[in-house]
Amino acid sequence: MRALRLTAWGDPPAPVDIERPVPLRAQVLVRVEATGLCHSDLHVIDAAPGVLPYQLPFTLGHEVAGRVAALGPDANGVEVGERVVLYGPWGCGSCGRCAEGWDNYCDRRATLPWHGAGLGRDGGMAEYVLVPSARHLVPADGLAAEQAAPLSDAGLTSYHAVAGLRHALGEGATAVVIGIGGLGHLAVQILRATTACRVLAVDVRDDALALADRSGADFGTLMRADTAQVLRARGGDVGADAVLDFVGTAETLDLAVGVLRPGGELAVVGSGGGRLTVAKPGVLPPGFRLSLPFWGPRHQLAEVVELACAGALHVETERFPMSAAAEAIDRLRHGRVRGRAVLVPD
Ligand code: FEH
Ligand code: ZN
Ligand code: ZN
Repeated sequence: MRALRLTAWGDPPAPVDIERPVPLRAQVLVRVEATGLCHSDLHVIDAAPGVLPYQLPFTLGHEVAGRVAALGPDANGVEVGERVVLYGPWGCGSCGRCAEGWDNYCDRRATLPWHGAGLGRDGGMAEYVLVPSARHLVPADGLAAEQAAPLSDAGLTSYHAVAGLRHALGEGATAVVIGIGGLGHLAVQILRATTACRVLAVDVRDDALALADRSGADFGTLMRADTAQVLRARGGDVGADAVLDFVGTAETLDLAVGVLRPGGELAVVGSGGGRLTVAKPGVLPPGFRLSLPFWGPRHQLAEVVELACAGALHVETERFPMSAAAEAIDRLRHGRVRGRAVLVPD
């Protein structure tokens, strides 16, 4: 089968013909129908030797949807032909966190030579992907594969970030979403669908603000020197009850703490390399709480799929044949993808 594999650190991923896997024990073989492309794929592709604990070669792709193609003799809980979404974080499978379906916070994460499908283990940028167990699959019948795949990472990560600060977002509250890309536009929709708060969007691109508007934001503004003042004027002068930063650069973190209400919540999701200096006394809003949410637990992926099946989520996608992965990667790298890029096997 064709697979897009990382074969040497610093080299671009290459299309390679490899054996189609055969499921053993509790494993499940999934025929891939769509795989999202994520900024983390760029971090993996660009990683210098020794930065990541992954063993080469492996197939990329951690945001995957497809249909069950074959079951190992001990596999149960899914049927051949069923459409499924992969729960992409694969932990040790036996620690306290993994036993509860929180592989994203596996207690042994620091010791594992992988983080999941396409992240040190063979992922979904291929015709088939082998999954260790049916517990890493969430049924998604009723969703198109191109809509289902991004839910497994962009959707779950955004949902998990919102879930951590939803308590602060009652009637009259204000949430600011910085970065309206593959994750941010879903965060706007998830806030709309699961909270009563006002949603303000910030981005550097007009077309991203248009996407925010289509996603249900109450207001959108470009990133400028006076953005904090503009947001305060729109969000009720006390400041934002929550800020979700899907960019994570020094500029966006400065904006976040500049608009946060005392006692507000800041979730930093983007890996833009920005830093916050936490000091007392200091300039940060008193009482604010910081979270660094990572991906999400399995049960929340099922909740995201349920929201999408109920019509509350629409993923803006740009579709590429798997054979055009290099173009998709280049477009993502240069900020020229609207919403989420999704690769579809040729
Ligand atoms: C995956 C692996 C490592 C870092 C970040 C990620 C995210 O893309 C998962 O949402
Ligand atoms: Zn990702
Ligand atoms: Zn574990």
